[in-house]
Amino acid sequence: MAKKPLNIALVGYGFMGKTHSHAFLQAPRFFDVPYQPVLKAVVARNADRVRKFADTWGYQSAETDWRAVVDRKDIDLIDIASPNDTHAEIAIAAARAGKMVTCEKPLGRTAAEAQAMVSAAEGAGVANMVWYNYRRVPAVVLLKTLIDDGRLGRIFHYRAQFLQDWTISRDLPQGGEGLWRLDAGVAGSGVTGDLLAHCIDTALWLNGSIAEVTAMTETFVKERTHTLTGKVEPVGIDDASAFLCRFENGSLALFEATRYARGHKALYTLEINGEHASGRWDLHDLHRLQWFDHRDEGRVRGWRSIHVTDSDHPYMKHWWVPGLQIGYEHTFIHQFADFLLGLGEGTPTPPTFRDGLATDCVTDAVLKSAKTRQWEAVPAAHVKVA
Ligand code: SOE
Repeated sequence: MAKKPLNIALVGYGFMGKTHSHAFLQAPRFFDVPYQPVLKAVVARNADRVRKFADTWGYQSAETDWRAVVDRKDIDLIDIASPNDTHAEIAIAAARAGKMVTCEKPLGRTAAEAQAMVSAAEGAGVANMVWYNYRRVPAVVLLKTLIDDGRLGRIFHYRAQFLQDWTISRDLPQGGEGLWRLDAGVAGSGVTGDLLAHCIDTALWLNGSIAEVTAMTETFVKERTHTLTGKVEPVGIDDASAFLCRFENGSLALFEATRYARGHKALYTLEINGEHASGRWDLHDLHRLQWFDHRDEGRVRGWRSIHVTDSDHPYMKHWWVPGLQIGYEHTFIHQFADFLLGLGEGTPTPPTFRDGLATDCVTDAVLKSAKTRQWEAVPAAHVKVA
């Protein structure tokens, strides 16, 4: 059956602009989706570089004014891959113009921003999604199916870490292209919004809502030269963040993220422990799920390492042959293929903006608790993940 065109405008041409563009191109090649993405326009501030990006990825036009693009009649979907301080304004304008909106994580710099984005998207009735890509790792999806099948029984514990080491040097400036994640005004927060947000999104999906948190954060390097002003300025982001929490299902959890764990580049790990079984996953070995089931016969009981590459594993029948692995970029392809399938069926594709808001409510509570040094409740109105 002929696919319907879906005209896309991408805002932002950094690392995430590439992952999204790659997904737009590959999703209809590997998945039987009802829409054919058409790369209509890419928008960014630097005219020469946006032209080069458009040529490399096959966008029909290169633009520097996102407002003009949002108003274009020939665009169906605005995809936001620009820095965090631009998400709310662009998403709200796009939704009001009747466009579908997909947005890089975190949804807003704060839950209040995310709430305004949810209101705009839901008010306009437009399809929306947040790019929390780790939900689409086949091994993580396999874990989700095992949890949903009830194989773990009652859940006691959840723990997750996201460790990096790229900001240890005092000489690293803050702000500007490539380093905006260190500028609190642009990013909203440090590792809480950038890295813990991934851990929280996956956890809400796997283990349900979080009721309350107690957190601590630290900024190890307190002043850095700002790339845009050339002046030494205070650093407003959290370099490290850790929190304990209680889930609504009664399980206890421990989360940690840092950019100061020397030797770790992007080590996202998670583990869930239930009455009967436990599951563990590690981004550096992303095609494996570690699984322990106490009900296995005693003589052979132990941790198994499931190589998630068989055709009956999530998403894998769309790829090569059993035993051959896929990688990080495929998680974005899976997410966009799901979005196109959802559009065809008229159903929202999670994580929606409302799910992104749920994560922002937790990150807000984490940052608040780190200041108050108290347990903080996660706002009840937002804790349910759709
Ligand atoms: C930060 O270094 C970063 O690129 C995050 O912004 C991404 O969301 C994460 O997936 C990898 O690390």
